[in-house]
Amino acid sequence: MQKSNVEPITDFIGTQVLEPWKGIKKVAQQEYFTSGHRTCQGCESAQIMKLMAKAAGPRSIILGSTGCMYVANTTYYSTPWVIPWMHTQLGSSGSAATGTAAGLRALMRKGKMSKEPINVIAFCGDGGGADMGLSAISAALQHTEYNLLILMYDNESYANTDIQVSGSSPYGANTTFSTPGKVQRIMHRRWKKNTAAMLAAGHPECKYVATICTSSPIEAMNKVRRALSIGGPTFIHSLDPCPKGWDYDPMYSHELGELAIETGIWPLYEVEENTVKLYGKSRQIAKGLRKRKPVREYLERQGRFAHFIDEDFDYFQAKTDEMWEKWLVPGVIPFSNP
Ligand SMILES: Cc1ncc(C[n+]2csc(CCOP(=O)(O)OP(=O)(O)O)c2C)c(N)n1
Ligand code: SF4
Ligand SMILES: [Mg+2]
Repeated sequence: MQKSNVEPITDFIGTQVLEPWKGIKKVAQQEYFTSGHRTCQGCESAQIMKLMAKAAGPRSIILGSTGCMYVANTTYYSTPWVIPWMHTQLGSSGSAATGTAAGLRALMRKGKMSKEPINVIAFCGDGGGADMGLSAISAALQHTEYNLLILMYDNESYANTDIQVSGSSPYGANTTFSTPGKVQRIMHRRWKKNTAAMLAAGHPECKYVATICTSSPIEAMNKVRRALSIGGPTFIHSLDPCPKGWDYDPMYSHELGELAIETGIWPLYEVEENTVKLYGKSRQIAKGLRKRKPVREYLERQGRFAHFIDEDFDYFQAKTDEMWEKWLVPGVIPFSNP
């Protein structure tokens, strides 16, 4: 990447060097998000909190915007957080992360706390991140002088207020704001926002953007570790099956995450220093080494698509095919290159 000719900031503290964990046996045993939360059984957003905290380790501060991962994790007198955690307003994960990173640096500069790299992570839901908080996240990603990670956990609805449609909800999903009726079967007609790629393409100085899913937990943790190590503001987008909002038996959470990847609906990739790398099954799909499963296999497993008829499945399949067959960077960047 081209070096900026702006004078470097002299009180730069640096980052922790968090090497990737090569295999399950190398993963740290210590947990920093433990019992004491009240999320639904099978909640993959809670799972991603656990993986994120484990990957970041003890010298970390977590900020969380309003949503399930705030409300269900802060029941009076009990919390699963073992490391410092603070609530921030819905839509404020970007500004909370920047403010915390700037505050830590000021305290260290003034000698009010010892100098050491402390991980700053702000999480937000899809409502608080892809919709309401997008401008604050964009601003945070431009402040390259601060080290921070924004992790967006995407359960594809405003889940905490009873499953309202968000810009990240998939086409046609039945939510409390898009209930199918007799006159109109498909109430939600917008295609899901391509948030991670939008942020990567729109912030070329941001060193690291990635997508993850709890169905690939070691990869997810290593991407968190990479984001925190590389420094500067970084962004990770996690797809989290949500038994309540997606309407399925909680025992299938892991399987649904796998199906999202195997059908090509959820590509796993990272953009490091503007270079795209697809991971695992997504990489095999892009290289033509793996056939995508029909999207129907994923959609039919969820009650939120129970009203779909053949033409709805066909439309969803055609849009997913486009991602892999027509996009400039398959599964990632939706421009054509005539
Ligand atoms: C400014 C503001 N508007 C509305 C709300 C009400 N509210 C609380 S949580 C929530 C849903 C947030 O959705 P998301 O960010 O996707 O997180 P999830 O609940 O799905 O975990 C809403 C709308 C609020 N707290 N603040
Ligand atoms: S509604 Fe969904 S995201 Fe919220 S706690 Fe339940 S499973 Fe988790
Ligand atoms: Mg949500």
